[in-house]
Amino acid sequence: MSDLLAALDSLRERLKEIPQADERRLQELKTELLGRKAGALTQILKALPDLGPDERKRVGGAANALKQELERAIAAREANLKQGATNLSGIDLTMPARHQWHGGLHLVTQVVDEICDIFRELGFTRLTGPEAETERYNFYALNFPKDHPALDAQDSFYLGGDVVLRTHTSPVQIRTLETYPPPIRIVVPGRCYRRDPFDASHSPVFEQIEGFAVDEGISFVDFKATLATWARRFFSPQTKVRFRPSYFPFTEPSAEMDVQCQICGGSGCATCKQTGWMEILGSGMVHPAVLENVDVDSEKYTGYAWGMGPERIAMLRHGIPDIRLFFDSDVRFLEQFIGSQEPGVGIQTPGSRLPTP
Ligand code: 2NL
Repeated sequence: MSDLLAALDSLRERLKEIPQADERRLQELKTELLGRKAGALTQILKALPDLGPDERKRVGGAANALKQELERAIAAREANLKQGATNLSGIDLTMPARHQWHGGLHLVTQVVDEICDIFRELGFTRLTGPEAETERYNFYALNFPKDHPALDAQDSFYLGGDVVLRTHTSPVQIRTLETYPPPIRIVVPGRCYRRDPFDASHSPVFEQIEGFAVDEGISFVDFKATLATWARRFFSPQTKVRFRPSYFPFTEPSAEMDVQCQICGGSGCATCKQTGWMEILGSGMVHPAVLENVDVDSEKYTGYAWGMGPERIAMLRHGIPDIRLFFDSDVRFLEQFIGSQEPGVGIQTPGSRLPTP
């Protein structure tokens, strides 16, 4: 008889578990203690009819009292859990969210897009072409002499025979001259390859943008005005430019264009090597021999062309000291330049272009 009272005492101990139980545990406890068939308390109540009257009274009273206590405790815990689920208690709403990864276009890609977008506004179509080229398209059509050092395997990547990884995007202009009659106005971005040492200012793989305009009556004035307009939109409206004489086999006359240093404003600093100027591109009037090489009448048509290095321009604009940073894929470097990917609303630097009027 004291067996059943002792069993009730140990069941009473289980009461303590109820306020701590989660929803699942509470369900388990309910079944374990009060289940219709195998519940521990139910077993005791079922045994009552076999007991003598005195014992039945004592055990029955205690068992029913415990049953009520358990039912009340379980109901209270159920209400408590239900309320918790609706007002989010137990969830820390101040906890920082998990880091959200933001992808972005590479800085060089952003600069290429920005440059091409400005030339689009000035009437130039963006165009690309193959990276493996023949010597004819990469060199000879462009008026390179047969003994030019760039034609040596020391300087260019030959894939075999006369096939070479293009050293500039000019072959695309030659292909365009072969395919379409003037007027032609295009900008050609793309990867180029040269056997250069991989150091702070050189990379054997680099991006180039060339521009090219051929029509009747194009003069050096058109060329200077177009490039100066681009520079003022890309850098800032007050930016001064200057042209210095230069030499390329495919242009005559040839010129380098400088812009006022974007870091010091022209007073002299480390980025411009104390000159106050930054060299931005090489250019010139298309050599008549280049036009004649693709059967375009150089008496009727003239044109201008230029080539620029987007990595170099990005470095000058942001004061980046080493071109290899663009190829390391170190996100700590790259994520500093995540823009909105929208031209004109992306990274804002003193040099960012203004919206077109
Ligand atoms: C530079 C110099 C230049 C050109 C590229 C060109 C193309 C044809 C005909 C004539 Cl098809 N010219 N392109 C002209 C002058 C300079 O690039 O320093 N690039 C980074």
